[in-house]
Amino acid sequence: MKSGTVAVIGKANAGKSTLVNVLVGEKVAIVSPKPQTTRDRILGILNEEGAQIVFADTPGIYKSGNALTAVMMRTAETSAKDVDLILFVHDGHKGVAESDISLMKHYLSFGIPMIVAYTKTDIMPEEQIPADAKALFEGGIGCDVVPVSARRGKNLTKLKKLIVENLPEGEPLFPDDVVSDKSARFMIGEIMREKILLRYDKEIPHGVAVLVNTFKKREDKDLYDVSLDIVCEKPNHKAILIGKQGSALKETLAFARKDMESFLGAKVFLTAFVKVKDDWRDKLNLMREFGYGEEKDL
Ligand SMILES: Nc1nc2c(ncn2[C@@H]2O[C@H](COP(=O)(O)OP(=O)(O)OP(=O)(O)O)[C@@H](O)[C@H]2O)c(=O)[nH]1
Ligand SMILES: [Mg+2]
Repeated sequence: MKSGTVAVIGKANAGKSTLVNVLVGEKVAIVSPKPQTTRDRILGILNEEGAQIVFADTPGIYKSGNALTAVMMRTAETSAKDVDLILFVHDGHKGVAESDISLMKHYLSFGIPMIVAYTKTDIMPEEQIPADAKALFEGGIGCDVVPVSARRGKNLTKLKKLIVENLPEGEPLFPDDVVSDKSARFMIGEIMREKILLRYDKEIPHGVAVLVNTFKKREDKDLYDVSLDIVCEKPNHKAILIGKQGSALKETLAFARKDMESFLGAKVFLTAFVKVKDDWRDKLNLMREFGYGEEKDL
């Protein structure tokens, strides 16, 4: 039996979480068109005939000055250590820049086997693929480069096969009915954050943390009571999140509730309060309270 861990690394917005979800076959990480969607390391587990692959989805590499980003970057960096394989996800439709090559070289220098998943091939001209593969090779990236489309499910069987080939022989790390290391409670908070990322612009979603205060199934009923705090950074952000007579918040909650219900397979009674904690992304104690970073990071 092959069994091992695979760190999924790459620039922000490259398509890491989308790829992990489609490989695992279930949504274990939220996805949005905005960079810095993933904030934690999330394990997604794929059981195949004769193999178990434990993917560690990570926050994308991104340059920004706040303390939350610094913690997220540390999470990405430490997640790429002590693994059996690094799956470097590259957004193919953006071409290949010097910065991509130097980032890949940085991870190659860890001395761990690496595969580049060159993704989003569905939104780019086909002829660019061999040209970029050549540019990567000539830039010193000698590992396998696999063009895929997570959205269209293209070339994923080949990618999985190559991943399994790189894993050691060993016993499974997780029982075969487990798909993630995160709880349903965590996913409920993440689903709320995903809808906020999709619904609001600019700094607002990036400055939001979601705290799940209540997550409880009612006895003898397929109904969960969920109560959340949506924490933002500024009073004017709170006003935008809530909208005129609460209309924006109401819509966002309805949108989130639908997804929570399909995730849980049960009805959800959802309440949420919007709170302001000034510039929490630069305050280590608040970041810890909101669940970001490890004790040793903070
Ligand atoms: N067309 C196309 N879009 C994709 C594909 N994979 C991901 N996307 C889109 O790219 C955007 C970013 O996807 P994510 O999976 O959130 O990217 P990420 O690398 O996890 O981003 P961070 O967590 O912010 O680092 C989303 O809008 C996805 O729908 C793909 O194969 N094809
Ligand atoms: Mg992500």
